[in-house]
Amino acid sequence: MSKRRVTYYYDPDVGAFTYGLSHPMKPQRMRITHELLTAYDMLPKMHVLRAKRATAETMTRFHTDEYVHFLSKVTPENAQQLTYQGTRFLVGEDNPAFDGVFEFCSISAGGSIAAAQRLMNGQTDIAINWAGGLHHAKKREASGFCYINDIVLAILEMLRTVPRVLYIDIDCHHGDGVEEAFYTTDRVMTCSFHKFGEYFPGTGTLDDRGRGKGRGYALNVPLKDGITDEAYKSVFQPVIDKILEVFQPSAIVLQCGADSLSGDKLGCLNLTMQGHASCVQYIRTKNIPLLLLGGGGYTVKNVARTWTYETACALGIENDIDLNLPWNEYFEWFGPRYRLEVPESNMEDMNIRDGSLDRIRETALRYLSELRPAPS
Ligand code: TV7
Ligand code: CA
Ligand code: ZN
Repeated sequence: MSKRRVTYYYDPDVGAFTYGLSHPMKPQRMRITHELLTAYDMLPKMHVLRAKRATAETMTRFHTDEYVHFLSKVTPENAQQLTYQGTRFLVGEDNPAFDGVFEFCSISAGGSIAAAQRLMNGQTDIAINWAGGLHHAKKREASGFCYINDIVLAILEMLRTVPRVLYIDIDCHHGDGVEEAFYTTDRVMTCSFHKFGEYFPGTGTLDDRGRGKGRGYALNVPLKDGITDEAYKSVFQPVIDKILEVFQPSAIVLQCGADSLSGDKLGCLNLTMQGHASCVQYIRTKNIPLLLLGGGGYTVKNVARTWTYETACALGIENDIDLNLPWNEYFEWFGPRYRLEVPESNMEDMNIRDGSLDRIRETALRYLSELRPAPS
């Protein structure tokens, strides 16, 4: 396992924000991940940086002035007033106007943009921002726990330097905000694996493939409940290989949403920690500048386990670490086994029994083979 230069972005303030007690999104998971990374002594093995906060002006490289201005002003107290004066920017309980929401967004986006810059400068091989990956945010509105689309901002930053960026999304939900932002360009290929069918946000069928110049440069892999490591890998690896062949990206952004893990509070797939991380390991072997981002993940202890393990994968030290968890501030959360693992459950894999996964793999590979090879 060859070594890579890894840069890890972390802002110690990020864990203090809260969407609300009953809300499933818990920014604290980044702090717990950081604790585990500390306990495993991984911090000295990488560059640990705190990024500059993204400014409102930077956010308007993608979002509208009106929406960013609204986000910078909104508080739990004035949300109703601000909302009913004008357009609705925040919808329902999914996207509450919590205390410090703008600061939280500026940390998340600041990390992803700084990571993109550092990769493009050639100062690092892999950059990590577990506070990023908020893939549902739209140009003029919040959606699905996401307010500012740090991923789109990071990719726009990369496109200043390189011709083509590949975006891969293994969150259980469809990466709709990123897909929509780049739907009509051939400079960004987006590829999302997600549960489809009576599930948020409801988009992302095989037939959504991009438009105009971007036709063929969006790829969706819709899944049913209960997919296991082996079945996931059997579609992930051939699809990624074909994309690399026909698209030849200069950089890759991998959204590592951890709600695709077995036992997630909102997810319905059956990946183990190893299965999830094998996506990171596989992409890493391709030796292309890589940005690793967070995303969903609602069973907090499993999110922390998996992002810790994936940081080890980035460093190439995953075979050297003790799967018995070292003592740490959150140790009691990890009982009763106190292990760095997320096991699979006995749920049925609905993708296998009717052969739907085989059809989806074949169709996806056919769509990719119809693309003209990228201009060099
Ligand atoms: C990237 N599912 C984000 C995934 C976003 C999923 C949804 C909830 C939810 C919200 C809560 C809450 C919840 C137990 C779960 C149609 C609705 C149904 C709100 C109650 N408990 C990511 C977004 C998804 C908010 N939204 O990809 C406050 O579940 O399905 C919906 C929309 C309308 C709104 N209601 C849910 O992983 C980061 N929301 C408890 C409190
Ligand atoms: Ca996805
Ligand atoms: Zn998700």
